[in-house]
Amino acid sequence: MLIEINIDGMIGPTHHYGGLGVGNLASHAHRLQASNPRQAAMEGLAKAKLVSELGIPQFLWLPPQRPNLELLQSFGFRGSVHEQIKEAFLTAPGVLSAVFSGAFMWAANSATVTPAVDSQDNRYHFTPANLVSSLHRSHEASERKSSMENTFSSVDFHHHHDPLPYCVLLRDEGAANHMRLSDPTGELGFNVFVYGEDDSPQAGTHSEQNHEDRRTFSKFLPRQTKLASETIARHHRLNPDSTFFLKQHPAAIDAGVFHNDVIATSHENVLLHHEFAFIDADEELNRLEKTFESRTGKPLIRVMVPNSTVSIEESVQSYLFNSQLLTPQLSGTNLQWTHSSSPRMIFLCPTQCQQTASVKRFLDAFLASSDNPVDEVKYVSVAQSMAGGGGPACLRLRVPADQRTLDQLPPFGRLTNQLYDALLQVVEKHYPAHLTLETFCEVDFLNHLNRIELELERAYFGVSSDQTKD
Ligand code: SUG
Repeated sequence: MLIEINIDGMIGPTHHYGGLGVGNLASHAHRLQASNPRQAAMEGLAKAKLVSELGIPQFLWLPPQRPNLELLQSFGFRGSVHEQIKEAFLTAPGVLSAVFSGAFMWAANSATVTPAVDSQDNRYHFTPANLVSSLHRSHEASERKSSMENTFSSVDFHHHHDPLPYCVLLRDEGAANHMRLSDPTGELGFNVFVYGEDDSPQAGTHSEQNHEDRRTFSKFLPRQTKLASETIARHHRLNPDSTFFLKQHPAAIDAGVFHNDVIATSHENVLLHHEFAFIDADEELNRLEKTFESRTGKPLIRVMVPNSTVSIEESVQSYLFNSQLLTPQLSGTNLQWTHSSSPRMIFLCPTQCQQTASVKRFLDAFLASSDNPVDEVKYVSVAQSMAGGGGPACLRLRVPADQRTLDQLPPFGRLTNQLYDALLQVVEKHYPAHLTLETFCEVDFLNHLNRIELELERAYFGVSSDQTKD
């Protein structure tokens, strides 16, 4: 029996709006507006707590160090750190924003993860996303590789891959463009990769003419290439018969769907997607449905939301598809497997879904229909994250795990009431409540960030302040 454990990226004290998200309309709309890191982190913690209260193992990763001074220095600024920051502020504010980026909080972009049962070599595979589409995210790859190694190196039979080579041909954004469907026990996995671009002439698969015909993007650069997804599937030794590749609809990308998880979601035997999530996908979706049914003995529950019910624009505005489908587990010190033959799910949606009339109507009708797998819709406010283009599902990375794997994970980082209280205390006491790029230039700000980092580590690793009093 495998269930999806959740790892959220704890929201850091430099959360701000740089407007740097490629093709991300919320990020563009909030560019250079003041952010509230304190509220952001409180919302993130509350969301994670809600998931853990459903008995689902919920972990947190601490924020990586910001500013990334190595990155700042690589741009050739001179003088003291403070002078470099000021020069970047005046001459290259986008670089300054990248150096202080809090985008690591969107843990769905950390990696592609597949469990041992899916691989021909019976190993867990982890590939950190290279995130090469944007400077402010590309430095997360090595940081998240360390986070994953710290959390999973004690697990039997694992392989931590390097991020794919940092080049435009291999743009990879991790689990935001990967879905794992399974039977309700989680043992039979079906990996679905979603890519935005497959027309690279350097990939060597198409003639020049074909390349011209297939050039499908106009406004925004698609963030995932087919070659990247295929390469990950090869590295992970996934069985080709149960691995699927779907192309994102270019019109959706242009409407602000910069990741597949803004227009489709999955959990166990459920695939929920918008009518315009994919293009030229009928054959591959048929293969998925047939393979799923023949291997599990039960049909895949595929719910397609028509554009006439919820438009792409409303999907992007509400982040309906960035909600979390969750199967509650009985809580306790050990996992109690509560799956029955027809497990009931909770749909954790951002409050924007409640406020968007068409989406609310869809959700009410969905709940009322007899054949849906969802028992309850819960609404959660992650407003500060949403303003950067990240809903509830963006904030977490899912790792399918059995009891043995769970028992092998290190003790720190699992969200308990105690950890929640300790982290919340740091956030309430030390996180800024108002932040703009100017804040980064304040003389005392770096010291303040160092202090917060120390306090978070104390809370996370359970070191009491008495032991570490300075
Ligand atoms: O990569 N936003 C992120 C949002 C990522 C959402 N994740 C998933 N869909 N899984 C991005 O565009 C905003 C940063 C800024 O505004 O400067 C940002 O990076």
